Amino acid sequence: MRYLFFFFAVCLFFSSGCSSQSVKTSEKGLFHIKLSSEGKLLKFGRNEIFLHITDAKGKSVEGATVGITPWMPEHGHGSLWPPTITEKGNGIYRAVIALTMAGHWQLRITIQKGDVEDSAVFDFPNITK
Ligand SMILES: [Cu+2]
Repeated sequence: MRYLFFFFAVCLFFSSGCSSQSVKTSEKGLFHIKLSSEGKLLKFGRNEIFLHITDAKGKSVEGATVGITPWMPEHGHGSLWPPTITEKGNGIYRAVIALTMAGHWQLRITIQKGDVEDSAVFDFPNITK
């Protein structure tokens, strides 16, 4: 596990040609979300990212309603381009988002499945052009 972490740290450091990912548990602990992209996560401009959503038991969550909102907390605005999100199966959801400024961005994610709902915020303090 330590080696895996080291690998990703090196990946992020050199950024090009490596995939990168970030993992988080939702606020109420109902879901685990793994964000990944083929390049740097995230960058200025268009980003294609994948969310792998699992429940507290590690089972892939299918058929959820997933919302994703890019947000700049210091500026109080989102992105000019509405994100698109499509379910790919096996708990994988593909999202295309555009970050229209350099700076501090958050990805605010909501997941609704049946009668439960939970949310998570991924923080990206320094998006550069
Ligand atoms: Cu802004």
